Amino acid sequence: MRTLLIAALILAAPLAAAQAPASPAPAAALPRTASPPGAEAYIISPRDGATVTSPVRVQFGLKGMGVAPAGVKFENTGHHHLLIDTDAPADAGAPLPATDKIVHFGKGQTEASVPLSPGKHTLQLLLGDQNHVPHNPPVISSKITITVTR
Ligand SMILES: [Cu+2]
Repeated sequence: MRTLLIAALILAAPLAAAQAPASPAPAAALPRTASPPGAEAYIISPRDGATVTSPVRVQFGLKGMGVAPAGVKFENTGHHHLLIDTDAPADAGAPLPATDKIVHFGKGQTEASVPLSPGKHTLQLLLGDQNHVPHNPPVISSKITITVTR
């Protein structure tokens, strides 16, 4: 275990040197995981402005990173969270809460069937690390608006 930790530290060192202050975070705080340059989350479908029926099949796109289940620490990975009719929480350094508007896909899912009431809804993807904390900088999609007819 100790060897693994040291190896992880060595691997993380160039990133940490580039973006983080030299002093380590306090032990009690959850450290934020760096995202690689160019990482991008996006909603493959539905398209922005689409008219759809419920349940809505939402496909999650991710570029420049991989998907890993929650609880698994692996460089440049995370799991998807679907923000439904809400913005990302202001405190980007805290684990995302699990609510009916912030849905975790901690098994590493890359699509979901989402029941939505008729009317307009917004959807947005936000990647979280193994502790459900958004990366630094956050890997977040643009927000789309869809209309559910029934
Ligand atoms: Cu999560």
